[in-house]
Amino acid sequence: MAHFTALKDFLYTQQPKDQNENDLSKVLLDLAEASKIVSKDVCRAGLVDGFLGAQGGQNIQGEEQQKLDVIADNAFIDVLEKGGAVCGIASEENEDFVSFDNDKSRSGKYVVLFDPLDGSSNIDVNVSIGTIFSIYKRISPSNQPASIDDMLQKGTAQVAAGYVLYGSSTMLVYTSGNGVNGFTLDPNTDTFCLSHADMKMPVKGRYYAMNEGNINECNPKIIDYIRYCQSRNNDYGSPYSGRYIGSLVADFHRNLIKGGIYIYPCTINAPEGRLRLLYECNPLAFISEQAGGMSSTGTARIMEIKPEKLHERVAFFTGSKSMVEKAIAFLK
Ligand code: AFP
Repeated sequence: MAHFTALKDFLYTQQPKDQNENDLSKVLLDLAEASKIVSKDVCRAGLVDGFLGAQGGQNIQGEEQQKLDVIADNAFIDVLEKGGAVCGIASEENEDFVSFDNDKSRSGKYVVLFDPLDGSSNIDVNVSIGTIFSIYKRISPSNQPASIDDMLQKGTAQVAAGYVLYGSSTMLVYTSGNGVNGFTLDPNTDTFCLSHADMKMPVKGRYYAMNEGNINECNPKIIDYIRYCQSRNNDYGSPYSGRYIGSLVADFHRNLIKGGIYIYPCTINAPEGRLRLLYECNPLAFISEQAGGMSSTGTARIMEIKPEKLHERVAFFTGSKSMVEKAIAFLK
């Protein structure tokens, strides 16, 4: 079998050897460790009592929480808190951010914002789901509790971002502002191995992803754009193929590799947009830009939005650069 570089070794060779960068590698390795726990839980969910189905409560967004949402959330919080490089987290599943209060993590240099299990509606039906994360340097003083200002930074301040896709294989894809690299989890050795070096999103593709059940709830310009995707008069010269998994992370991953566009515009039910700026859009925007793609609300660059609250939602257009530019042109 070919020799693949392990994530740990890759981080070691990539990062400058100052202490800050070592700490960032530690955060990424902790996230990788937590994701291995979640990956195992996802794989055996059908066999274990208490893993499938609804938790019986709602998260802050008023959405039904699944048992695995809560299990994954706890796994990430637990590993990051014990790791000591992170002083606090914010998660899609928790109303407020969490400031870690043990001696080690109080001086942690970073905060992590994450969606522990994206694509909850797909958990019980064995369809790909994922974890999405953003890492920022704290701006609060070291040794003080993490603050809301640490969490509400613009996407341009991200020092790293990534996702873990629990699909036909488990893959971790991340950027720290120096390109995008993907690592496949080898189940035999429980090691993330570099399988997709220096990932580039094709400038255009032939896939479009949208929940078209919402089409009549959108701005008519969105309908015009979707008609364009479906026509022979598009830049491909033949209708694009529609692909919508309903797990953003999986739809994004396909477009990263094959080229395509994902759109979740404002709708009557979700007038601000449906997707979460901090846990979903900013990290994927960072990755898309690092891979040569583009992410926008339709009128603004995602990473330049100054967040005003933790669970802020936005319209999201992401994917191959020329396709996102075309969608934006339709909105003008
Ligand atoms: P969760 O993180 O709550 O599972 O949300 C998933 C998601 O935000 C995103 O993954 C999907 O693309 C989208 O919801 C699907 O939602 P619709 O059912 O509205 O298409």
